[in-house]
Amino acid sequence: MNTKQVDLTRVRPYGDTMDDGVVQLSFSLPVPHGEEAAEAARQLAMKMGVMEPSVVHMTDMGEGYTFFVLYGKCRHTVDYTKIQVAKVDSPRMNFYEINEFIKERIGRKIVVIGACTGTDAHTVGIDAIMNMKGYAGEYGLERYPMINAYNLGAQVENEDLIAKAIELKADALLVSQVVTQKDVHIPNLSRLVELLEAEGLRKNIVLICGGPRISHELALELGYDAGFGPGTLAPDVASFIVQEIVKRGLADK
Ligand code: B12
Repeated sequence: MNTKQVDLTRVRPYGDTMDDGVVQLSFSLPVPHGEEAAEAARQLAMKMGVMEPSVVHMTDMGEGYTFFVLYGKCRHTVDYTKIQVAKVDSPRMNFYEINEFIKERIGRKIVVIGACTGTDAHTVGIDAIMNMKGYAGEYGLERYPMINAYNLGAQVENEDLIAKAIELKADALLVSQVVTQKDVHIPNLSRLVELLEAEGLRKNIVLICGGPRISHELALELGYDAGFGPGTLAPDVASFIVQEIVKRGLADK
């Protein structure tokens, strides 16, 4: 792509040639596989504002359901130069730098507790951040010599997480929320903040949430120090925790 040709104030998708607006769209409909289904998908795409839609793939999902992939053209543009996103801005360190940073700047091992809270049983995400063996080529926090990491697993009540935080004198809490249907994660995440405040613990703890539909912006709104979404790796989280501990003067708590 030749970036010189791109007008960043009017950015839109491209497929074959710059600015052609081509997008790919996929969805399922509760209708039986066939010509009528394809036409229904096409009409729906047009109602979504997709121009010249064509069904390029269609699969019978069984029992009256069909899955579609469509190509079409998007007429809309966005002004990329005006976009501002809340994001974690502490510099990212690697495994060795983080352990060195803890030794030199904090002077003791730090305690990190993680859990999937409320009714959420999706542990793969928090495991990816914490497990000794790691994920996507990065060791999890349990492998860090300067971190005592405790993974409490699935469906942990906020009250139990707080009890553990008190018992182990936690420096940081990592809360995973994967199920977001009907915004079930919002009251659950908010409740933890309220309980920590009621216990007088909030100011002494680095509080982090994460999950595929968690953004840093949402985390800040809910009273967390940071939020991490898809693709997060252990060093992203550990870098934030250790720098936050130093920034807030929590090393000697
Ligand atoms: C595996 C899985 C399950 C397994 C979970 C097993 C387990 N031990 O975890 C089982 C079969 C139990 C399951 C059950 C259910 N599931 Co499910 N499940 C999935 C699936 C296929 C993969 C999730 C996963 O493992 N991703 C891989 C990890 C590595 O990614 P991740 O979670 O995003 O984590 C990364 C980041 O988000 C971040 N991160 C995550 N947490 C944290 C925390 C912190 C602190 C930080 C810093 C970062 C961080 O770092 C991670 C690494 O980069 C997804 C669909 C999908 N393809 O995503 C559905 C999905 C999550 N499930 C879904 C649903 C609805 C359910 C059920 C309600 C189904 C049902 N009706 O029973 C139940 C709910 C059970 C419960 N009580 O929670 C929906 C959720 C929809 C929504 N918007 O809420 C999904 C999206 C499927 C779908 N398309 O509908 N599920």
